[in-house]
Amino acid sequence: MCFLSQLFNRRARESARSTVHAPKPVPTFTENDIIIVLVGPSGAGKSSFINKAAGSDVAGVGHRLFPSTGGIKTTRITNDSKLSNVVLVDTRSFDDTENSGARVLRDVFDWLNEVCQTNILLSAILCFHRISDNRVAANHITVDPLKHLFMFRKLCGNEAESRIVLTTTMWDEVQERVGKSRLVELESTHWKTMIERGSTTFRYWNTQESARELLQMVAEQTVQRRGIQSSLS
Ligand SMILES: Nc1nc2c(ncn2[C@@H]2O[C@H](COP(=O)(O)OP(=O)(O)OP(=O)(O)O)[C@@H](O)[C@H]2O)c(=O)[nH]1
Ligand SMILES: [Mg+2]
Repeated sequence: MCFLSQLFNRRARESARSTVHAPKPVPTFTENDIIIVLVGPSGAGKSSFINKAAGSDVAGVGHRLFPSTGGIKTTRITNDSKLSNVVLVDTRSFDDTENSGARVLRDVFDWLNEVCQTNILLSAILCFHRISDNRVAANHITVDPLKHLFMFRKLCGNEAESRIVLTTTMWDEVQERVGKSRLVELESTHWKTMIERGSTTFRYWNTQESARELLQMVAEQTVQRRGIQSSLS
C-alpha cells in the first residue's frame, strides 16, 4: 500500500473515532396522545391535509411531479383545544411496486418502536385515495387494504379494521356524479370487507373544517375506546 493511501486510511480511522454523533431528537409521546398516521400514493394530499389541520405550512406540500415527503414527520396540533392530544404522522408515499405499501407500514412500525417508551398503538390510519383517479392500481394499500391487515393489527391492535379511515381527496377535481359512482364502486368491491369489519370512509373537502371534522371523529372514538378499556381493567 502506498504512503498516501496509508495516510488517508489512518486519517479516516481517526476522523471516524473523533466524530461525535449528536443524538437524534426523539419526539416524546404519552398514553393520552392520539397518534394518527397518514398513508397513500404520492400526490394524494397527505401533507396538505396536515397543513390544513394544523393551520400552517408545517408539512412540505409537493406541487411538482415527484414524490414530496421523504420520510416520517410528526406534527402536533397545537391550536385547537379539542385536538390538543392529536399527533399527525406524515409518511413517504407508495410507488407502484407491490411491496411498497408494506414497506411504508414497516417504517411506521420501526418508528413507533423507536420513539415510544410505552406500548402506544395508533389511534387511526388514514388511507388517502384520490377520487379523481379513473383507474386504481389493485396492489396499492389504499385500494386493497385487506392485504395489509397483519401490519395494521401490529400498529393498531386487534380491532385494526375499525381504526382505518378510507379517506378520499380531490373531490373538486371530479364531477359529483362521477366521484360518487367511483366511491360506490370502491365501497362495494375493494373496500367492502374492510367496511363490513368497521372501517369508515370519509370525503375530505380540502378545507380546515373538513380535516378537523375527521380528526375530531377519530379523537372521540379513541377517548371512548380508552374509557371502555380502563373500565374493564
Ligand atoms: N384540487 C385539489 N388539490 C389537492 C387536494 N389535496 C391536495 N391537493 C394538491 O395536490 C398536490 C399534492 O399534495 P401533497 O399534500 O403534497 O400530497 P402528498 O400525498 O403529501 O404527496 P407525497 O408527499 O409526494 O407523498 C399539491 O399541489 C396539493 O396542493 C384536493 O383535495 N384538491
Ligand atoms: Mg407529502
